[in-house]
Amino acid sequence: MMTEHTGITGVGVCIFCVFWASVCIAQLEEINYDESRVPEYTLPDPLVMQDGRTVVDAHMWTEERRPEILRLFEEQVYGKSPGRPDSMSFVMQSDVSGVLDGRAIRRQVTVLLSEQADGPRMNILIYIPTDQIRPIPILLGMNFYGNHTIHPDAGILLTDQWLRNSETFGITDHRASDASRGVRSGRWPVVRILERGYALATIYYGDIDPDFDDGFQNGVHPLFYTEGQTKPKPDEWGSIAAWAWGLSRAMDYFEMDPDIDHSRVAVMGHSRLGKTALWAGAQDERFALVISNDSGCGGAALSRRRFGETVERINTSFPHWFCENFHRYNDREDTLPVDQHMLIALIAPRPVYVASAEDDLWADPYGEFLSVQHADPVYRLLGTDGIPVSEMPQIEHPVMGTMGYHIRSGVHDVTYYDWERFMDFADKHLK
Ligand code: GTR
Repeated sequence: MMTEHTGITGVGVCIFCVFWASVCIAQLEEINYDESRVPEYTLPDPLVMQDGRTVVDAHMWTEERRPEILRLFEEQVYGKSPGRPDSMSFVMQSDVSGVLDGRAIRRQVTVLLSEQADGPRMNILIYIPTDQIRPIPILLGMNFYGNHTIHPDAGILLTDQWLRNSETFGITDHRASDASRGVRSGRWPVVRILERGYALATIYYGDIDPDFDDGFQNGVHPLFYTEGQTKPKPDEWGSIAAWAWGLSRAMDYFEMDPDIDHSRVAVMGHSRLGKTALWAGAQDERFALVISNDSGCGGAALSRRRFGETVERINTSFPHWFCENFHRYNDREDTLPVDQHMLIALIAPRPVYVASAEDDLWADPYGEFLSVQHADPVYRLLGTDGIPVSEMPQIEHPVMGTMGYHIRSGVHDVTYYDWERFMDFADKHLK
């Protein structure tokens, strides 16, 4: 929860915080990590229309059921997003070859999202290996603390947007500084990615919408308000949808860059940004491949299982992530017209990879696998091999068909192991 309150005032205990603490503790007690206590549930069938008709072929999926599911996710879960702004433009901030010991071109592009130069904008940091044939396939992923945190490279521009303070990462006053250059390099094996023949692009997600609940006053939302509107309507975009929209704007740029093969863009994300990558890939069919890492509730995990983080819990901790309508399903997951396997199905027949971590029970690894498995009939209807296993794979036994999955040992994180598997999967489909 984003609060600067300590809970203790000069003279005693803050009543407000005691109230919230008791609410949070009550909620924490409800969190289930016991498989035998997962409630019985029935998933909506991705291949049965809301009016009861069965989807009989690929044509009916593409023309009728896919648009129906997409609309349900828009209206009930993430909220509807606008399209590409007419006045959007790209500014090449720097384009330098021979960086990273001569291995790469470092390109930094500012995307101005409105006609105002000081209006909302995002910086895309791109590394392109110099020793590979171009146009080259690219991996695109958002980052949590600024582009400058993914590598110590001193040429990476600092964001001027709000950042979450972090003692570990040297971030104070919510501002970026040289102190946090490279602090997240453990999650971004830049040189290895280049060696394996991919370009890499990243964007700080807070450039699109700072990740705290301010009633949608900052970030990109106000750009699209109609006369007198002060916040998104109940079926309009929350922050996850805004971040996903930002990924599509990066895709708009890739379409213009002759060194990047825009038909071979893999979109990847971890945790809340894994939810974001899935929603971006579900809506925008220009993404050729989609990777979700530990995305959990509202990402790859089935909501109806109520294992680990629940719909109510996520909507309480992060009221701005989903659309207002999604809050109706707090503690009422069974009334959702969709579940997250249908989000995966929206990506079909394009390759999708879901990764879990053994100790990341909050994100429900088994629920993440089940989503893949329950989307498989759609992948097969569309003529692919779907996920070529019938049971959850063992730890560190990745499975790769058109759908892929692995669970590794360890905690909620993105590791070298994860990246290696993502690139194995990308090699299979994009090379
Ligand atoms: C947690 C949240 C998860 C996940 C995670 C993250 O606090 O409950 O759904 O998104 O944050 O993004 O790191």
